[in-house]
Amino acid sequence: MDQLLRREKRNNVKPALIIAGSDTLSGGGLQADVRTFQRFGITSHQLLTCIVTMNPQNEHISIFELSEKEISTQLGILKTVGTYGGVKVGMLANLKVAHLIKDFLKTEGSDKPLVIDPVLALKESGFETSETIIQFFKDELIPLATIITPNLHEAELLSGISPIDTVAKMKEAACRLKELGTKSVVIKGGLRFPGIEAVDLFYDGTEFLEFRESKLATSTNNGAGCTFASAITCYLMMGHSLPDSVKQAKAFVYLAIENGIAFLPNLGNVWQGFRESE
Ligand code: PXL
Repeated sequence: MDQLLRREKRNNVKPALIIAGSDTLSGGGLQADVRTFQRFGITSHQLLTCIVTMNPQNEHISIFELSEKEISTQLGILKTVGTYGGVKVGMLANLKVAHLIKDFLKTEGSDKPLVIDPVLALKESGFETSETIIQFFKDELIPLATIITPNLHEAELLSGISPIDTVAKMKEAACRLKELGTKSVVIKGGLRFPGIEAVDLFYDGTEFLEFRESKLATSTNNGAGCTFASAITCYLMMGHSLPDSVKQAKAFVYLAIENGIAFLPNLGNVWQGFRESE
């Protein structure tokens, strides 16, 4: 795996911009993103949208949303310090934030990778965004993306195809998502997809690619989705093609899950700091 940049190459890569929520238990969100970019030797600036605190006992989640003023202050400073080599968008929390981010992304231009993880549903926690924000993603954000990385549930919400429980339906959903104007899409089958394999489906308007790995019997998978989207952004920023970035990012996440660290008997986070020989 070539995820570690050599020094001379690293100096040619501009910083990334990460737009995300904080995950108090650090598995997903901004924390996973930062660890991933750092692992690839890519520096980043970060815009925080909200603080997500999940109670592992009952999966209740509390979301503290930053005010529009705080988001605008962050955006104002980010704009003054330059443009970015790539942008990764995670949880936006509400429609007002989504509007501000959309306006910002339009000024950033379309000449760099923009990876949007449409965080509309958090695992089985019951958190699901409103129909209005789903429509906003479809109309305004997804058309700007180089690639979007919905999980199965998010793909259902965005495509209207539900349940997605076969590869044929995954393909149909991928076509509908591509029609929204994104350059490409990868739907993450994850643990919920029937069968013994974790199936991800990539589509760029010309080819479908299926990426399969056997499902790992481990609970150390918090943050897998965020890490996957961040790793795709890193590979794209390093000049890899879209299909290759997805393929390599999947291998990276697999190792991060395998080397995940449990902090409760049945709960743990992926770990991006695994040794390369592992
Ligand atoms: O994995 C999705 C995700 C995204 N963003 C934040 C999160 C999570 C999952 O917990 O907390 C902030």
